[in-house]
Amino acid sequence: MARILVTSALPYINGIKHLGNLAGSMLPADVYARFQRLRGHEVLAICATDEHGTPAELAAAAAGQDVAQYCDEQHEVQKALGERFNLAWDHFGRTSSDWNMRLTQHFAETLEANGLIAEVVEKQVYSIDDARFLPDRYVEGTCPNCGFEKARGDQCDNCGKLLDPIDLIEPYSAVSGSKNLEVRDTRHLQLRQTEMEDRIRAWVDAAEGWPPLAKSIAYKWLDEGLRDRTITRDLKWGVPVTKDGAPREGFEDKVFYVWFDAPIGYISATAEWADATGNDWESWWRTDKGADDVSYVQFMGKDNVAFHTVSFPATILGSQEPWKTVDKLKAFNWLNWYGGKFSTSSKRGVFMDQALELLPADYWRWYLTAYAPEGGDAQFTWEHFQGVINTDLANVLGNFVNRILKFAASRFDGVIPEGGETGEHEAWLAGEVDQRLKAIAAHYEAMEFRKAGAETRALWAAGNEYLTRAEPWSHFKTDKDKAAVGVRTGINLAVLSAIVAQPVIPETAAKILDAVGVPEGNRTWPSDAGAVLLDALPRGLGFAVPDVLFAKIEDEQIAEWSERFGGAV
Ligand code: B3M
Ligand code: ZN
Repeated sequence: MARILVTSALPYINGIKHLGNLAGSMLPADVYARFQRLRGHEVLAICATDEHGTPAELAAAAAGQDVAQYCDEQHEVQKALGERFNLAWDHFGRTSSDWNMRLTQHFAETLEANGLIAEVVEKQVYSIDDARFLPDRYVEGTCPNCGFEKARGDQCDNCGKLLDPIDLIEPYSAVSGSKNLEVRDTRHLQLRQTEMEDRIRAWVDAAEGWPPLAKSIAYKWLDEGLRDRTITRDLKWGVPVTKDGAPREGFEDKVFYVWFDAPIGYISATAEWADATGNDWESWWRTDKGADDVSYVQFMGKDNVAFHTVSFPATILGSQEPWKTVDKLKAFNWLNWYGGKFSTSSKRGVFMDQALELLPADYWRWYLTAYAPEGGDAQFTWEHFQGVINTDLANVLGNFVNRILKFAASRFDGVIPEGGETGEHEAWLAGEVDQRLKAIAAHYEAMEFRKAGAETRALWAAGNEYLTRAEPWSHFKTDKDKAAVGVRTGINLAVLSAIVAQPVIPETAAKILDAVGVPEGNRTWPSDAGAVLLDALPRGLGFAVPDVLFAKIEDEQIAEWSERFGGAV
């Protein structure tokens, strides 16, 4: 039994996440964690809300709330939605926790003691009317390059040119619109990543469990040359800056940059979990306390990779303390919405709460896992979604399970029948199942979710194919034993299909397994597929027929949803 730590990128606190966010980190992390639990491993699945930074402050202001109260509420909203999507976290923490404050300050002080932090003076735009410094992207004005009037201080959205806020013509504050701005000196802490370039490169070179997308992004950053990175900001909301455990002089109105404290949140959320459950967190995170036998797997969208392969490792390696670092890192491309992007700010696409108003979690979980944005960006369209659900779930899995259980219920009195000898159809099926099961497990191990999905679907399809070959209905009148073999094998196969479907569609799988009366302890990944197939269920066992497992999505629904959420760009 292995110990596996699974984390997913921490969702920002500002607003409910869309399906693209779900598909690129939280959902695959959950599918993987569930798979490894089924295999009998000890899994710890950790997530949290990422609560600091300007976006949190601004979202709270827009909601007319105090930022701490806004975060309290939004954390509960995101937690409840995650649970309704059956994201089986061991802990869903918060980066605004005491633990995260203490650990963030600990890392910064340790880095400083190791000579890796410098105090620097920078120039930044200050808004006199807002009485605050403005982050680059909250200064807007006219682009010096193309004349676009709403260019942001970091980049012009019209011509794409990277900008410095002081380049803007007629700059104004995006917070209040005020033009009463000036450039002031401000003191900050800088993490000297340039000093650590070789160490980080060696660590990336040694990483074995990263798919190509993750490695290539890490090398792109390293090859461009690391830059020293400012890790504090002029903001009120965040982790306060300390020195020797006390507020740091000159930094009273500053906090750590959100990307400095957020990944530390993985560790602090584990500590929160340990406090809440009486467990030990250090055995998961400190290699001197037993974490050297932990396999640590991270899930994230591709825009987060550099932070996890370069910036966060700089914090960890720079501390020179025995922290666990990531072993396997899975990165996803974008799930797009009709060729454009899902967007939280412009409310484009379907969001987690809305998705659950339309259909149960399993429909989304299947679609977003089996057609994950893996190899390249993927596209959500209502028509594609409808086709997938109606084919994979309704026609292939739902139809197979209902067909066999209904027939068995009416012809064999709702019990697993005795009698009969297995023959060529069962031999064919056993070979098929054995091969598929091995393939599914191998794809999950490699975190290849589309391939795992395709093999899972093929296993379900083999169920229908088997029934077509064995034809228990046509043998029923002439050779009841032959029909009994077909029914028994078919029901065992339905059970097997449900067992391997548990990581992706846990609710439906449970419905099937409950109906057939499979005890909890017998729902783990089978080591001998053939044995399960032919004789897992005791003969004479009574079973029930579950309600329709999946309703087909009708054209009228697609028309209605396209209207409501917008279809074509
Ligand atoms: N909140 C960005 C994102 O959700 C960020 C991830 C933090 S992981 C430590 O895309
Ligand atoms: Zn421009």
